[in-house]
Amino acid sequence: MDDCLFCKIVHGEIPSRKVYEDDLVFAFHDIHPLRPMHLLVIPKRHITSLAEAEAADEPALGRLLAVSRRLAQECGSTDGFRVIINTGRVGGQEVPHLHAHIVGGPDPVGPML
Ligand code: DGP
Repeated sequence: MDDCLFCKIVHGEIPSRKVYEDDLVFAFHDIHPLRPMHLLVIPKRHITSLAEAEAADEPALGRLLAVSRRLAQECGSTDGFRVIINTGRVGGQEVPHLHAHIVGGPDPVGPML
């Protein structure tokens, strides 16, 4: 999609700190990390939100979860992490391209609510 921030990141038109890419998904550091590890994993194809995902997107959604688990563990969150998919305005989604937040790492202030 032409006017989508995360599509522009996938295509290298906006810089990002990329950590992983394959044929279906792209992963990079969140610009405003909530924890020592805060990655975003997104489908390369523009899907506005999880609510808009179609049956044909299931391979990308499965890959997104598998890559999220692998990156979290490779980045040191071996004893737990969060995968958060804000969905729609009411769900707190600000960027309208489906993305999973992978959040983990040492937590000095207690669990994130
Ligand atoms: P959400 O509220 O779930 O839509 O989260 C959007 C996240 O995207 C938020 O944590 C900040 C991040 N973000 C927004 N713009 C950029 C950007 O230009 N680059 C990167 N790396 N992250 C961004």
